[in-house]
Amino acid sequence: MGNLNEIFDLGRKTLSDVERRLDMSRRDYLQFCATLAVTMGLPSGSEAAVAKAIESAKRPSVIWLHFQECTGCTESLLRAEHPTLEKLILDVISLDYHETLMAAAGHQAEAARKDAMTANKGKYVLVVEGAIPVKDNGIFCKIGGHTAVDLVKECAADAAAVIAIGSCASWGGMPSTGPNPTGASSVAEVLGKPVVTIPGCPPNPYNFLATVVHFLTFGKLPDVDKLGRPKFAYSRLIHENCERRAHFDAGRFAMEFGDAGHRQGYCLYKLGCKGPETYGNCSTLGFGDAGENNWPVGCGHPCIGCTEKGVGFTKPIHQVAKMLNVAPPLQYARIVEEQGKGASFASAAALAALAGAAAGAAVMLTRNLGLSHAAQEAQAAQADGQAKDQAKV
Ligand code: FSX
Ligand code: SF4
Ligand code: F3S
Repeated sequence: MGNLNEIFDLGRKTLSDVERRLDMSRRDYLQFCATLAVTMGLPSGSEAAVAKAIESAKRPSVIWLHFQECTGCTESLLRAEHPTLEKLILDVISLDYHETLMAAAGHQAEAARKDAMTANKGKYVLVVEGAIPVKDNGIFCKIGGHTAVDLVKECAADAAAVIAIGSCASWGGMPSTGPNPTGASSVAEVLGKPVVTIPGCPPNPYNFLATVVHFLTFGKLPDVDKLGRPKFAYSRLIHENCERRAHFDAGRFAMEFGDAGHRQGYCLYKLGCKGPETYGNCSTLGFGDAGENNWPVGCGHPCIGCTEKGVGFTKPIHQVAKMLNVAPPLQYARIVEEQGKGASFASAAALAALAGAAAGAAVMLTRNLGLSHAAQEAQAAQADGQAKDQAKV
């Protein structure tokens, strides 16, 4: 924990209020604030500012729209335990319109949306879950007689911030999979301007909570990459911090589901894991408070690249990933080592070859390590600049 004094300067009464309202012990509350601060990549001690903001900031009004999706984003948020969504609704944000969770229906629901927009004009946060069909004037998704296109434009006009939650809203996701018969599009495409995106199918609820709490703590949304993703969560390749990474580097791969390598937790690269070309923090932040290994690769399934436009729902699940930063080893070790035999001349020679290959791979590794999102963006910008210079000549 960082600056505890500052946190306790909030006053014991205030902390007791938080304890009561969130139904959490003081220790759990402070731990929750520290988790959010770490998720946002804030320096040690920032949990005090986070605690203060959650405690004292005015709850922002949130209008949450649902379009083409499976409601998994909301479901994943409901599985967040610290605090649960219901407590988050009551304490951190004021969820004034959410079709899945609100009791109102029909005209009452419509009225709730209009009232919240009028009362909080220019101040509310608009969260959009799901892609927006634009083909045939958007007739494939209508709510209360309005198309999704009209609704998102109307609600975004007076919003202080727009957050696209999930891959569907961020870049079309699953509904936009070819041949995309409904013209499923992202929020940014429909609004014609960039928005903050929290991709993932579903996204990790902590990334959404951290984005909202960043807004509360600093009065602005976090820094984002060129796809609108908060840099604190989407600046590293999943492969960079994967718990199976040592197996990748050693050339130990599962070759089939259920084989000896798979059962021993070997790398899933050969089964199509897209961790090497997917940016996200799945490998460092488990889902749903269900333990450290609670993420796709941790459960034995290759990452399908659901946070990455052009990878998830686009590339075949079992197609081998494009290596963005680090080359795979040149040779692969056997999945099961034979036992009880002395080293033969042939195996000693094979080992020597492997050592040579490993040295080569190590050179590649050293050359590429440390490259991540920022470096890749810089390279792209440099290439872009060079292309422009050449065009001028
Ligand atoms: Fe589902 Fe959300 Fe996937 Fe999409 O998450 S989990 S289809 S990203 O919009 O509800
Ligand atoms: Fe992990 Fe996949 Fe990378 Fe293997 S390829 S180390 S399973 S992210
Ligand atoms: Fe999605 Fe891959 Fe993370 S499938 S949830 S980006 S591990």
